[in-house]
Amino acid sequence: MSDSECLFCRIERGEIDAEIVYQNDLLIAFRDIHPQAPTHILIIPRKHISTINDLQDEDAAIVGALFLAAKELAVSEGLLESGYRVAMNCGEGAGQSVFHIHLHMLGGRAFSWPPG
Ligand code: IU
Repeated sequence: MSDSECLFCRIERGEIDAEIVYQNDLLIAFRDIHPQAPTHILIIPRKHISTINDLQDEDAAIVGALFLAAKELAVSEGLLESGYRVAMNCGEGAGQSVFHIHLHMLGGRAFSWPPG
């Protein structure tokens, strides 16, 4: 379930400080240390899953919970009307640098498409 070396597992276990803004049985959400927008929150499952490619059928509830948490955070961050972006990078080629899946939740500024 938990990887002793994984940075995000260590945050989940409370071994490394993070500004946690939301949590439940399946996930925690904390502010990104290098925010790319006024709101930049990472939503991570408590279970260690390295990439989207490692998801199993049994993880469907976890994936759903990540998006439901994003919706709750949109309310608490005041982003329902202005809009927000959620994104998950998969693999180094797509910009993934921490190999414990995390949904980026960004808001508070204008966004362009496509992303860089
Ligand atoms: P990525 O999709 O794997 O590239 O996103 C990793 C994010 O984790 C990135 O936005 C980092 O700023 C963020 N992060 C963090 O919040 N705390 C840390 O200790 C480290 C990375 I290392």
